[in-house]
Amino acid sequence: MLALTAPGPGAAYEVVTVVDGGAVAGTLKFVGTPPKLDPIPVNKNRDVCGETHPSEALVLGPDHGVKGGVVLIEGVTRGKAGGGDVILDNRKCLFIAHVTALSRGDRAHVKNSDTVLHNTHGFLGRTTVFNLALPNKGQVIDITRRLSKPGVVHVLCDAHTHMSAWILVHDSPYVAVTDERGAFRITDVPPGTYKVTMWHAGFRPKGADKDGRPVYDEPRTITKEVTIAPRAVATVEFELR
Ligand SMILES: [Cu+2]
Repeated sequence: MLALTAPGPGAAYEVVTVVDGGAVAGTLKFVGTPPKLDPIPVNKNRDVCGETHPSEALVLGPDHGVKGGVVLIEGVTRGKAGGGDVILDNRKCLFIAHVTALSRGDRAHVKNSDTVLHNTHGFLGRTTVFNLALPNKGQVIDITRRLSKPGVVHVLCDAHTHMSAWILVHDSPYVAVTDERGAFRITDVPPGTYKVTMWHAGFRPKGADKDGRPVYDEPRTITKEVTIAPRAVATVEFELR
């Protein structure tokens, strides 16, 4: 399991000036033969949303770099400021982005850029943390306070079974999502030795749920111990297979 546990009393994150910070950078690569993922049928509003959408469960780029993995440095209680501002957009009947990471307290919104109703429903485990009908194009709702607990939030659209996304809420700003090449970089890290964890949502098809949503296998995590020296870049490579 991902160690995205809530800090105990007195362990709140403290923003400080990071002196001689280092960085951790690397890539997430897929090894082996990737599964063939079927396109997902659209159940509603096909005139706007189309007939099918490609699965985003495993998105590979050049050299099998994996997009949409999340890399977190664990246990940083003092460090750089967060202050991200994330928008989870319902656009062309997809969640943009499929995977988002932020630090607890960062601003976050959901938006509808389409002319159809989307209902954006976020689950932390089995608990609903937001459930928002977005009937109007251009509508934006603030979810900052709904994301106050660290953890993995699975986002579904109650109107469209092909739509899903992930929001990882970390307990510090030391978190990044891998890009289309599978690359990540986390900067301004106080020098030290840390556990660095890669999370991926899982990608092997496991059928469908009662509503017809595709189900994939459990999220994957890989944790490595990494020493980050002052003003240096520690390289970490992760493999998904
Ligand atoms: Cu929708």
